[in-house]
Amino acid sequence: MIKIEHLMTNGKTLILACDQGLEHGPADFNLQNIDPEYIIDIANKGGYNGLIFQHGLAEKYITNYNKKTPLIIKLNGKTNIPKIEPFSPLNCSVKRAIKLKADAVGYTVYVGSSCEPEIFREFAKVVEEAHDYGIPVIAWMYPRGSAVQNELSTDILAYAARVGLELGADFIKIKYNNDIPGFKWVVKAAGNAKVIVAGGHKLADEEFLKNAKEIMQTGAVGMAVGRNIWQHKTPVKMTKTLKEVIFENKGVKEVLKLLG
Ligand code: FBP
Repeated sequence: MIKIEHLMTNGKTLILACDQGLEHGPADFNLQNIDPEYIIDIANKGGYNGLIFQHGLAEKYITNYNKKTPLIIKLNGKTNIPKIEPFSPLNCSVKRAIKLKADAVGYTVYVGSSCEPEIFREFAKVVEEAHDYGIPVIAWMYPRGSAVQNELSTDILAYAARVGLELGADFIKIKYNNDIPGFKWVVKAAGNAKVIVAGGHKLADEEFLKNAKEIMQTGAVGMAVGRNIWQHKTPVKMTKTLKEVIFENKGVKEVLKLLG
């Protein structure tokens, strides 16, 4: 079994995701949060269980001095510019990630893409190498492509989660479909792989926290959130509020008072 405890607190986890500069471009950022140092500061002050960066940011911004949060290097990525079947090619080896002091690696698998055979081949190598080095693999299991009619149906999410388990992922990062019983099935399908949920585009505080509360009722172990934190006007305060829901099982109304 691969050790995963360094990415968790009492069996739960909250990870800060910042790979959107590649996935969506600078459009997601403003003058403040476009600076990776700003993101690192949120991760450290918020006490996150992990910070997701591409290797370029890790190399240029993570230093011995500021590395207080476990580093998760995302090994593949793509832009949203070409309108082609989804495929997110590898741009960093596991070996390079280890050299950059990664504590875990991440990889996006587009389940249902016509590029699935190539994606699976790459992902198999990532899992084998990461596990040889003894570090966990977080798989973004995103159903996507012209054959996928509804990326958020319970059936396709459960299939994607199961594929992650079958292919050796330690954590499965997947989107929530606002269906508590349906998502419980998704979590079941993931078996012993731990399910963490992506945040999605920026929501109003109450809606975001309500989603987090529901997610934690489904058996997921936590969240990997990006825009809902670093696009927030008080990201560290929002982190503390979200942590009350994830780790302390508090209610939405109660924690909203914390935010003021
Ligand atoms: P957010 O919380 O900002 O949605 O980040 C989660 C994430 O999985 C990122 O890691 C990634 O960049 C992005 O969403 C990809 O989302 P999509 O492929 O739907 O644009």
